[in-house]
Amino acid sequence: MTPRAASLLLCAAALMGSDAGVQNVDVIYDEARVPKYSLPDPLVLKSGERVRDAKTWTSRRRPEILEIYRTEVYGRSPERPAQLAFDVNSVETQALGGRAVRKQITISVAAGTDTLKMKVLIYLPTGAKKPVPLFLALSFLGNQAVSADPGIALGDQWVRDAVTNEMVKQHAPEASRGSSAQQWQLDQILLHGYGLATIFYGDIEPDFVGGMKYGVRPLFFKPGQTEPAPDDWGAIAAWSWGLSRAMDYIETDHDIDATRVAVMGHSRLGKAALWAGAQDTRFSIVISNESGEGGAAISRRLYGERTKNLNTRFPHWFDGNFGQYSGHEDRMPFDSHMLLALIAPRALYVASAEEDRWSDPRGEFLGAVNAGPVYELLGEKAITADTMPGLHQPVGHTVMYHVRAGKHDLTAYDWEQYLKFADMRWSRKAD
Ligand code: GTR
Repeated sequence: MTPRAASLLLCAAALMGSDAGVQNVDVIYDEARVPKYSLPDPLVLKSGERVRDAKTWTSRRRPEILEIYRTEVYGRSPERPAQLAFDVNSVETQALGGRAVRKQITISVAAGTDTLKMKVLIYLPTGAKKPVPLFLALSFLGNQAVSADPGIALGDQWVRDAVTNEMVKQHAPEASRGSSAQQWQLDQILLHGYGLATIFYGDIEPDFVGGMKYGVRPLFFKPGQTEPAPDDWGAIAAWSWGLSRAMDYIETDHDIDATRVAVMGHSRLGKAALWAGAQDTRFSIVISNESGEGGAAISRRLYGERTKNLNTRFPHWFDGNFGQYSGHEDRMPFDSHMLLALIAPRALYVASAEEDRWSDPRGEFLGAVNAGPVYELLGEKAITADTMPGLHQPVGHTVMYHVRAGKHDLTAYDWEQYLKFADMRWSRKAD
């Protein structure tokens, strides 16, 4: 194997989302060893008053929780920038053998003399009634990995240079076309009458310590600033922000129904999808596929990955203030149920995989369950079961949850459930 091939393999392994390589003998995978904990009440204001109606939730408690997450966890993101441009690079009306319209768009963000470009790939089913509802997701491996379609422009990838040991940007090779097609189920999405929009997350910020300088965050530094302030956005918030900029484009595209857009993501990109859905109420459905610690899983459970693992291995993901919670989850004025509650009353799907213990399937389930009181206050049906459902038994209504057999991945089974959920939610809206 050439050194370059070896380094590519290493990068791929880093995306697999496991505890491989974590030097921590103390990982808890035994329920009996999970310490007791109590969760902060999402329906009690900082002042101690109880939230008893939807108005108090929307006007007072929701902003409080958003502020907690902006200060303590993901960091504060800038608003939509004034200098935002959308260029439609190509439209192919007969893509995928005539089954889809393929659009490729560049979103450019400018600040001073710097410009950042995100390449959006969109497929819409041909012959579908317009405007089309759509799934929006970031991808780990680039637009060309989504489908073997030779018309997709080859994007960039970041690999470690075997000689200098630095991460370098390269054009993705031809051989990477369709390399993650299994994780996208594009044909099924199109068959359901939905579109798919994706962006390579590395276009927004490449995912490694030190990657910040190649991404969007420095464009928003104050004059003279070189490092983020403790509550400035981390990489996850930057990826979420990219999803909102894609939504800005979607609102201008008359072929897409901007009122029916599901933001979804797997793993670290599931964390990004949750934060995008929490902040940006334009997303009508939010889907977390195995987002784990720092996403849908209850941090206080200390099962599988912990805050200290995140802060040690991925210090660039969160804001500076989040570091104080390493080993001190009990001091968090928040937990994942409050993040999930920010999405209420909109539709939310949280999913786990049985063998993905690192992400803590039960912790993800309990995150969704404990967001329930907020959904109920807003007149929506939450998950009523308090025991975890068996494998392949989705539960819930406006909030749904499933755990499937198998490893950390985004599979055909997961998509099948998300498509059914979208059918249910969106056809209800169209009635
Ligand atoms: C793991 C990380 C998880 C999860 C995963 C992924 O290494 O510990 O929090 O985000 O990566 O994104 O695949």
